[in-house]
Amino acid sequence: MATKNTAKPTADPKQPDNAKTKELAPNTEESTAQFLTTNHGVKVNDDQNSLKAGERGATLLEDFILREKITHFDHERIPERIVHARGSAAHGVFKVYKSMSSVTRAGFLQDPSKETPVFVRFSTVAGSRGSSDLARDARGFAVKFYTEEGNFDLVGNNIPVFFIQDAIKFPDLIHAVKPEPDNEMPQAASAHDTFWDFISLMPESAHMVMWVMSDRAIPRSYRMMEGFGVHTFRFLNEKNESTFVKFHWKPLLGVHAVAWDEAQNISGKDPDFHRRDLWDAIASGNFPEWELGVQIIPEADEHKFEFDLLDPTKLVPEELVPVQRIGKLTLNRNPDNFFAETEQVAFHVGHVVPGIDFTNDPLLQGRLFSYTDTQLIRLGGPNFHEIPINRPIAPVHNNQRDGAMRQTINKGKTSYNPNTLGGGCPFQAKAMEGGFTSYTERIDAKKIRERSPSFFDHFSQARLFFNSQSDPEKNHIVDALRFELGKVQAIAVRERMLVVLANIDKGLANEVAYGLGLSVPKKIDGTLNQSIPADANPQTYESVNKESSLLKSDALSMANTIKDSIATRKVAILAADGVNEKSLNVVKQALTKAGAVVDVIAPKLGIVTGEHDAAIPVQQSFLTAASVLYDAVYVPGGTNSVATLAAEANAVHFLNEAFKHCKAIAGDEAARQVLEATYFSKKLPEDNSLETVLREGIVIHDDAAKLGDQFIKAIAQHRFWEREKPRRVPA
Ligand code: HDD
Repeated sequence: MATKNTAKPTADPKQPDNAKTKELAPNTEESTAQFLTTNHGVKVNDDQNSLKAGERGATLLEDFILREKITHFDHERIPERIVHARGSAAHGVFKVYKSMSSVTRAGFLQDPSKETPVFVRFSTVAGSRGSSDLARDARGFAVKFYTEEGNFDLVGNNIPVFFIQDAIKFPDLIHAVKPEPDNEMPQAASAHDTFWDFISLMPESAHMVMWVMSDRAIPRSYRMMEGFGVHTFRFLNEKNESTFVKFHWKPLLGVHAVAWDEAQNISGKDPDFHRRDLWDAIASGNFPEWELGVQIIPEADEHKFEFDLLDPTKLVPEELVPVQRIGKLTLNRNPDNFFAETEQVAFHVGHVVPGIDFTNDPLLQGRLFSYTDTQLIRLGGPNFHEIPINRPIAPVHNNQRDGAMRQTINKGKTSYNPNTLGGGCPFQAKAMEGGFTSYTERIDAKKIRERSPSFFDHFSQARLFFNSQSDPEKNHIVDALRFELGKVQAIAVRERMLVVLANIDKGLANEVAYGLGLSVPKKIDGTLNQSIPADANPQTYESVNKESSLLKSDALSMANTIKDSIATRKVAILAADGVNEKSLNVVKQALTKAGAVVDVIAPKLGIVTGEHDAAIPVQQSFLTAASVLYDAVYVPGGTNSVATLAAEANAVHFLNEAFKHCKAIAGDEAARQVLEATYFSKKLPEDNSLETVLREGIVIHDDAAKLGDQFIKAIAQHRFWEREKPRRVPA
């Protein structure tokens, strides 16, 4: 199977040891203490000069070393993914908490002592490979489980629903959101005419639009996102009994977002923000963790909901079917090589193992075709399953042969079945021998190109989502829609979207309309189908605007997430020469002990000299750092340091911006002068009780230890969105 390499595989003692790591080992290459060679193993004597006819002569065609090097270079790029082109990945392991044998026979969900290796790739959807991580977008959350029964890929997103109900609309959706075809603008953004033109004509997208306009679409970190399998899948147990299942990933650090203004700034300051965050967390041993959740729905309950379980624009509210947490995913190793692993990994929603099966969700059914098809062009042929990152740890034996870049050297004469000359091998496996058997679903139907009327309710869950948000979250949705539609040039598209919004919530539509300088079109207020020009809407079905009997679902609001830890949060300490060492170090140590990552930021790199001559290393200068790259900021005391920072525009800007983005801010009482130089000086808290700190997010104290304590509690709150009131904060 494996290609032969010149270098011996090296076992890295720091790397977790599991079946997939071992399987990858023969394909890893390490150049340390090795000679430079050609691809054919010939040692190279001079890699600096091409072979020429004389010192100043023309280069000779004979130079196979030059030719090989340039040719390989010329072919280094492959087509990027048509969607989800920008991504970052990591290796890890999954362990189930208890056997799930009552509902599924999937081997990796049976034994709590068994670790299954995984490779997980996170991504944005619309942008190109080089686009910013902080685009407003859904995020891909694709998990490849290398199980002993073959690979299982859970190819999900950080949003539990999708824009469209039928895969036949996917190319239209993606063409609409991608940069416009005449001028290739805008990059990695949905804020443009074609996207909203399409959305305004596709009422089924209303629910997902609410999610992508919410803070879910600008996560603080990949490590702080939920993941969802989106479709309803099936679990099958040993008796081939089926239950429906919805998959969830619940991050142990909670679900957190940045502010939209912050996201746009991060895109300039560090477009690799999420990639770096994931890499740094794993490299420093802060392994990201999620629990796998399942919502199990008995077959008998298929039709008991107000929506259709096969409709991917609907979620099953956790209030109706609780999420059981059944296992844990831990990411513990960064890839060795981005291209070989992260770029070449090929996920497919159709990679399932015995015990997991599909439903007739028409979006899922179309996906089952698309994923292999796309790899054929992206990875260049039918043997992409032999690329090391894609290979299962389970043995592969079949009669598939040949094709571009075949690695396996299949022995023997027979490559057909049935055969006698090869002893009938490889054998088919019976179900009891682990052979995959599909669920024997009864189908009794007419062949028909239509949408089920049970899919026509387009607004009830969009409204449920909106109603479940906290006030700040609702404001962010309004702001996002004003921003996005404000970038749309066609007024008719803006107006049509206002009608869509009016179908979700009249107040929402009116607020968005106000920001756009429009009013919700009177004639068509709330009556969507009239607003769509008949010739522009090829749909053959109606929108029905029903009410959900559930008015609110707490699980849908990020305001209700876990807020008990500052682990891996990045905190800036602003300092200059003359800083009070104790004031700096006591707080720094408390933060570090609580798991935060602390940077000292000063007017220049090198060191700052403390009041008592301590040399304090500086991690960033005001030139290299920016407040948007941190979760919180602290200003220690020390007369000279405080005077310098109060007069340093960059330090004051740092604090102003942190305040604007609703972050926790702390200052030694002796550093008050710096805080008073900010625009929020009038909003500094009157007292330092914990209650005030947790309400305002600002701690000022003359006791560094007490300050540290309160600051940690404030940072754990993540953001103080209430500060945005009255929603007119200057930059
Ligand atoms: Fe897809 C990639 C998730 C609908 C066709 N999709 C892709 C990736 C994720 C998703 C996470 C990136 C995998 C990676 O990291 O390599 N896609 C989804 C979800 C969907 C969805 C959650 C709806 C529930 N996708 C969808 C449809 C189609 C596709 C309806 C086509 C009919 N998706 C693709 C693709 C991609 C892909 C073109 C591009 C690159 C790839 O597959 O490997 O086949």
